[in-house]
Amino acid sequence: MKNIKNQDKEVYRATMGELKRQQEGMEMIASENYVSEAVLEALGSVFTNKYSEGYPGHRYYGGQEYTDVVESLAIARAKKLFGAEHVNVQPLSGAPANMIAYSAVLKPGDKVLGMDLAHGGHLTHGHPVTLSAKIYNFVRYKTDAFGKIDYRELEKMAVKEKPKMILAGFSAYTRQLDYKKFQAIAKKVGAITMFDIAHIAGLIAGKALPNPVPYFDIVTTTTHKTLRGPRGGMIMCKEKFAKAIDKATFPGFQGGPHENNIAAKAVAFGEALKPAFKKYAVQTIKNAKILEQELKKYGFDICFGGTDNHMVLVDVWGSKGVSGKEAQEALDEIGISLNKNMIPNDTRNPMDPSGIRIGVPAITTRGMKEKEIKIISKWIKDAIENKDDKKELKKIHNEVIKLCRKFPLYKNLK
Ligand code: DSN
Repeated sequence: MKNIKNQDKEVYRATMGELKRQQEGMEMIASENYVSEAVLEALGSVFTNKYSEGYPGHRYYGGQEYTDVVESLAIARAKKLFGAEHVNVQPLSGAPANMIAYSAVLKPGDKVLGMDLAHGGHLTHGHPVTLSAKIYNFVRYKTDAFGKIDYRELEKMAVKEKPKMILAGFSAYTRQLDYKKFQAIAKKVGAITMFDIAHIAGLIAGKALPNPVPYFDIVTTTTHKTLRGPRGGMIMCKEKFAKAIDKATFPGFQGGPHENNIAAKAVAFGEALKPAFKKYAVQTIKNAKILEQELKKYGFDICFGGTDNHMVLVDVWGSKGVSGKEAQEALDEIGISLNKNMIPNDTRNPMDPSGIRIGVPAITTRGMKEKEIKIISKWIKDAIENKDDKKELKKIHNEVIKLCRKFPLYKNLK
């Protein structure tokens, strides 16, 4: 950081503050992770200077011999990771990737079945506050009383609504989807299938979860989260949708792709192809399972009955009489970052809901395993149960810092 340090003290101080926060804090926001220093280098590389509208071999500006190399590498590596027929690595992030995918195959007013936000879905899957809901007609399915997707209900809904698209995917749902059932229901009603795998992409790439790509027409994802790449998006699809997806990306929705980001995607996908990433993906799920079991032991209600992926959704209001916001704030005080979250059939409001979402991708990247997860689970319980006891919170915070220092992060960054 020596150039920033010499030139811009304010940005330097903020950057170093964030570095220290990440090094000495426990990151448990389910959608966050730590990229490698190689990915950071690619992000800060000279590719940031380059405009490259179009696709490798077919660009609108000159000077593309190296942008074509990195973009082709990112595409080839993504195809290998997910067995995709076609890949577009240009979407700037997950929300644009979803809007691009909708616009590629839907017309304004078309009907889409998507998962309800409070039942684990995502804003861009048709929540009324989003642009997607203003353009398309979203009908949203929910989980049942056992916290599972009821495929018979989904089928009934699909037969009744006759949607143009059935959308799978989530940002807080913790159970494994039955890909074949989605495919069969969509086939019955002639709908296009789309799956937003943003949260679990790394677990799929690491072969710790089954690969949905063969079963869905379109699969969107972010490249950060469990996939541990730079912030960005990606769309995979069957060959028959390839042209529509590419046209909808550029020029339909975006201008020049961010090639520094695409270079970083290539680096991250290269890392995900290595055997160590498989171990990471498996360990991530193991860690989440231990977290689930420990929290259950401490009397927390775990939504959806448990977890099959990298996160747990906890009903802190129902089990401890502490709201999601209060729990998030207490945990912030001990250096554990996570987020308050709505739970299925929540009676509270989104700014102070009943739940918290806890994820383990980032702490697993640091190398934490069962032993540490057990310690962290106890800290989470102690902080929530003693949320007003500043002295106790301070004591736990010191322990959190000590543990984080045992699993150092970004040792070479200064
Ligand atoms: N913001 C991401 C998450 O936390 O799940 C998804 O958009």
